[in-house]
Amino acid sequence: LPLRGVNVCKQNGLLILSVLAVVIGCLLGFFLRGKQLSEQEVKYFQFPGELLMRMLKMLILPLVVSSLMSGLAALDAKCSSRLGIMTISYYLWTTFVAVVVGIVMVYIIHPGGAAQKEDSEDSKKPMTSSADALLDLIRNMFPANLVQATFQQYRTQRVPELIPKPTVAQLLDETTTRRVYIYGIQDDNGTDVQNFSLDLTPPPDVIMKTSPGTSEGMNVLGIVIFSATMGIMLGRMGPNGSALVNFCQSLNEAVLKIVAIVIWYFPFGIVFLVAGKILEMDDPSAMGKKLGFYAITVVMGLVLHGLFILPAMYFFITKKSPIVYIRGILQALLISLATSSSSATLPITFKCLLENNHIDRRIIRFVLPVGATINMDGTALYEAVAAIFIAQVNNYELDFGQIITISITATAASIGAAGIPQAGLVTMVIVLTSVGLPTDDITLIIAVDWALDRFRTMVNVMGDALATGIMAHICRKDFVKEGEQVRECKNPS
Ligand code: DAS
Repeated sequence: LPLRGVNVCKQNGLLILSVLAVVIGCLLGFFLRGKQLSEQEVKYFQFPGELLMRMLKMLILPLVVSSLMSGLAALDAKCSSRLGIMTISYYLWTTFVAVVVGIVMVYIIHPGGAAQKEDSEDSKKPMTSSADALLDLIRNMFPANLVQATFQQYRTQRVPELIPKPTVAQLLDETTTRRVYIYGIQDDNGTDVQNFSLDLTPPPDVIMKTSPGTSEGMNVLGIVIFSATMGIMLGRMGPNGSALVNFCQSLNEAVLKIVAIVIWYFPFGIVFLVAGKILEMDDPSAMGKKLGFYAITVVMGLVLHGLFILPAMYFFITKKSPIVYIRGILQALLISLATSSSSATLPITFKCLLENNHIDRRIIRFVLPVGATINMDGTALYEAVAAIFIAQVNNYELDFGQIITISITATAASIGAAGIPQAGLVTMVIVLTSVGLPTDDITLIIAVDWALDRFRTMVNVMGDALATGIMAHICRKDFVKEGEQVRECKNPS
């Protein structure tokens, strides 16, 4: 899926603008903090940043659905079903390992702030137990109405965290009354003088959402699974599926053009997002320190996974030196650092693997595009770290079920992310909403995202390239030498 419109100098122009935007946003934020703006003035000031957040949310579903369906459908999975199964299984495994690495790192370094004592009154304990969270995970992956779930995602206003989230058991138990307090008036010693409430006890057959965030996040996850499955099915349908494949490819092209426009709004939106966040913060310098530790956590996780775990897997499977192999793709890694787009780097990675590492082109032609579409170890690691970092900053104690939810949604979000600049920021919303974290807190990490995006893109490209070498080794007997009649593939191209 080569990316139209993103070339290196344009991309670096964007980089410089993004860095400038962050600096200007910080200066503006600190300058305005001294002006004691009213709440209304702060709200108006934050409006351009709010627009940027809405653009990100607007792009998630069309980007995820079209890139997955067009990417996977265009691959000739029939060519060697063994290669297809091995490739996708390996990709899912390394992505999940990357998420685990990220979670371990973020709990060791704890960038979001010192761990709160269990009994501290202001640490919010999740109301849902692990079992409920896991039940939610599965239930909400399959929205009753796919179209409605798709479009209702971002129309429903998020219920403010005024009331603790009831558990599934409580909601399903028809004897539990559900009363919404509209207002209450108390006297000085806190006794209710008057209050007005609505009794919303639903009939027992209505299963309410356990928590708006979970159902939104899980619905998108369900849509990711749906579109990936559809993509693979379309690939196998041949001519019968071509109309839908062409539609998805055109939709993907159109969405990427919108992204190419929105990306130029980023610097402008970032100024107001960063400044607006600084205006809201109680202690911005403490937040700055936490952000520094957050960036260190992400980079350390990426280095551990990208430079140690992935090469070690390559060595143990192929018994060949990963250093020689990585030297062959160095040019591709540098381009990915420059463009922060694994799709734009795809042609270079292809060329390096073919000419420097002498991999069979038929293997590259299958494994690499699949990787650029669904295999983003760096993004998966980053999304897991960012979600837990935001939970720590909000002093929100995640339980085991929610950690599992984050692992699964971070894996799915990375599969759904397109190989374009800051795509990981867009699909981050899936992970945050899946555990009910405030999506607006993405603004906390936007200040450093433009830099971290480059490093995670490098790890994404590294993962795809090493996987190609591993698949070439595993399936070397499935593909007879180039030029002879290929046993399995119907169309050797
Ligand atoms: N920049 C994306 C890529 O090209 C990764 C990301 O945004 O997370 O792989």
